[in-house]
Amino acid sequence: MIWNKAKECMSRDELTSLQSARLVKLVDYVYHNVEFYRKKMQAIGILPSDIKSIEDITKLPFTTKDDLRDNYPFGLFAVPQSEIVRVHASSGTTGKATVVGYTKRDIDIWSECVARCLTMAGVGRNDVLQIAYGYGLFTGGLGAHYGAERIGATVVPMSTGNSKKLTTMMLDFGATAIACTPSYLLHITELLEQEGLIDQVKLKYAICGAEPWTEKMHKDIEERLHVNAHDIYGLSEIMGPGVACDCAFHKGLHVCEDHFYPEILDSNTFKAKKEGETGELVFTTLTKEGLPLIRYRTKDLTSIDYSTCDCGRTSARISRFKGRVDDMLIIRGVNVFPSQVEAALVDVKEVSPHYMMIVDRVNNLDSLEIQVELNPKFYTDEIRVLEALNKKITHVLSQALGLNPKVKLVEPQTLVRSEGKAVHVIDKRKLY
Ligand code: DLL
Repeated sequence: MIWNKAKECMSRDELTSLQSARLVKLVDYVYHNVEFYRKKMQAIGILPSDIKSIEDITKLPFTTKDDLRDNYPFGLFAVPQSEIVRVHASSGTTGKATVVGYTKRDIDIWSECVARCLTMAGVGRNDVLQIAYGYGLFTGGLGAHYGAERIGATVVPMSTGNSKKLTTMMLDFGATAIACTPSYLLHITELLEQEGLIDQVKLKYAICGAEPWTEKMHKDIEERLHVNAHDIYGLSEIMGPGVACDCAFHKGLHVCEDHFYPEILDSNTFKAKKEGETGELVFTTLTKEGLPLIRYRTKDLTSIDYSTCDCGRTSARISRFKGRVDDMLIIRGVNVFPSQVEAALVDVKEVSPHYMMIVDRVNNLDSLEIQVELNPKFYTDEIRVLEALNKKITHVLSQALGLNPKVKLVEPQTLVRSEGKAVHVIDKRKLY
């Protein structure tokens, strides 16, 4: 079992000293290797020597997703490209991907963090783990994969997209653990129930994340599949899955605090929230080489608990996520911003900038319909022309979003105009 007690059970004082030493090193590192941070620090008159301990973190500037986008693709990397052994990418706010890069050591630390999370969930070398997060630019598949190999589990790299094959292999291989999004696991559960196969399932653990889920979904998965379901959190910018995960006591997600320093802040005043109060989660990567980030605003809302957990781990625990500060949607695990739709439609002269995204969840699978208003200048009711246009817009939007929406063209002036802030999303998914 990989439970590195020396790291996961160090006293808060020991942890604070470690975090301080790592922050001091990090600030010096970014100042000398990332022009963006050097300029930001110079602009507010901060030198690396001003940072002496973790308490000084509040003197440092924030980093946002827009900063990554503005420096697309590799502008924030702290090492030459020859040191980068892997890149991943997720959606940015206006269509440009957020690109992240890892050195060999980063991948090593990432694997260790995921290994810790899987161990927290109970997965070990005797388990057969099906990974049904997407493999590819998304961090879920490969991130979970390396961590699972680190603990010596038998990994089945399913990826996403073939539920029938997944259920067949689950039973044939006697899978004892599965890692995928919670909504997809409920979908798989339903398939197994419909086919009368649920009693043959040998799963003991489910490691679910990449999207928000409720206590009710958690209970549902545990009861219907007879598994221990664990919540794993992460984001590409900071690393990928494995930033935090909950243990057998399910009293919050243990943060790998020796690598990622969490702050919970008020999104408007940037003042620290008290322990237990909800605010925006902000992370500083303490050990990353490829893409070190200082005070990265995740936009995720949660609270923090510094007390020692019943499992013995001393790392801080963040609560199940309570939403986001921004308008990012997570649809089938893909991060989608309404502004991406807007940016993609600007170049299509046959339509107007009026659109509505309708997100739904049927049989635990997310669907996205995008209604787009035709431009009065190009309005036609000729079916053939409309079909061709629909095809073109579907292609443009699929390329921009990284998933296939259903496009519905509507007549000019059909979509409701809002008097205040424009409403572009109707999210019918009931996170029950
Ligand atoms: O979703 C990384 C990941 C993969 C995490 C697999 C867990 C499992 P991104 O695509 O960059 O990375 O999306 C990050 O997803 O800021 C949250 O809003 C949301 N998110 C991730 N995990 C959870 C979770 C991956 N357990 C964004 N609960 C984050 C709620 C989550 N939201």
